[in-house]
Amino acid sequence: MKTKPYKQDTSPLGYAVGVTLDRFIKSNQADFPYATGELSQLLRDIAFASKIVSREISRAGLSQVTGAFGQTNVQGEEQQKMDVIANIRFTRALTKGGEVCAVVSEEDDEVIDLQNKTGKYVVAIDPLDGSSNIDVNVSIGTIFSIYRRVTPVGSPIRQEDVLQKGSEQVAAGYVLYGSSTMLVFTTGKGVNAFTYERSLGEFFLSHQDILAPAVGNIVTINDGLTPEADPRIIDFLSSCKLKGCTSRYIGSLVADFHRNLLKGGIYLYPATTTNPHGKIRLAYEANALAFLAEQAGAKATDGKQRILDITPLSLHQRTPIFIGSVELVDELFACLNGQRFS
Ligand code: AFP
Repeated sequence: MKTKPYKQDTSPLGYAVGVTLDRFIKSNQADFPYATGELSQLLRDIAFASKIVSREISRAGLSQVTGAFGQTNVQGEEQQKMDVIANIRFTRALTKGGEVCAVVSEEDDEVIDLQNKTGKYVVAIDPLDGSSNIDVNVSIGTIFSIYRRVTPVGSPIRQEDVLQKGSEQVAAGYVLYGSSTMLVFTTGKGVNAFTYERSLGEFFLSHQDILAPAVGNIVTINDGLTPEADPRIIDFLSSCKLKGCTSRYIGSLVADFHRNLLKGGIYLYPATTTNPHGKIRLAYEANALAFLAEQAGAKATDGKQRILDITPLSLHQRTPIFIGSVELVDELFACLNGQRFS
């Protein structure tokens, strides 16, 4: 039989649609820590749940899922209906996938034991970050961190499995439900972003090997906090203004972080007299973003040390956070400590 080698059609009729998340995972499998395929499956599970959450968010105003759920979470914050929906979706996807033994979620005061006897991974997740922004149609997100459990597979979950330093993360990422839905993640080999193509139901690689600008001019802080913050932070903010920085604050950490990652800037959520440990949660907000930041060439500190070096003492621990472009984070660190952050 006569054959001919396949040649990709490069005419306008055969335009390329891009690299799907699945194909990316498959062709980069060797780069994944413990390249056994389980972590890949876990990322696919997260991507799948995020598609459902994205669908719910996009029609939130029409489907009675806006507004408060009527309960407060362990943080004492009022849960939104979408917080509850997202928590259900992600936890269910992680349970059914079978790779995860335990989940730490912003929405649950205790660790959820998924009863997966062969699950090697622990996931810390904020199912819907910035959820107070849902009702006003502002960008929100999901943040996740993935760890290997440290105790033997199949044994009961222990504290050391869930209270690991951020430096132990094997993968982390976020989904931003914004003007488009985007999944951004790292497995410790750089940061890649995938944009959701709703009509095809697929995430496609849209931003490869993201590098954060080393120098940035965006300063992101809830200005209402500054009277309660360390005066040295106020000095830093004044010096930023003097050198022409601009100010941007959405109030959804994922969206604020994402903008600064691409455009260059610093996000600050300091300790205040009202919140002496800051507001951002270490396990399922700060650690993931710090891992992504470092993988993209940016930095993250609590003002004293690397976020990734903090030893967690409790599940829902909070931390001050200063994260973003190297130059600005170094400058802030020097204001606080009189020396450069290395
Ligand atoms: P949740 O919506 O998950 O509780 O998180 C909200 C958040 O931690 C983060 O998304 C925002 O950047 C920050 O709080 C906003 O806080 P302020 O309202 O104090 O600025």
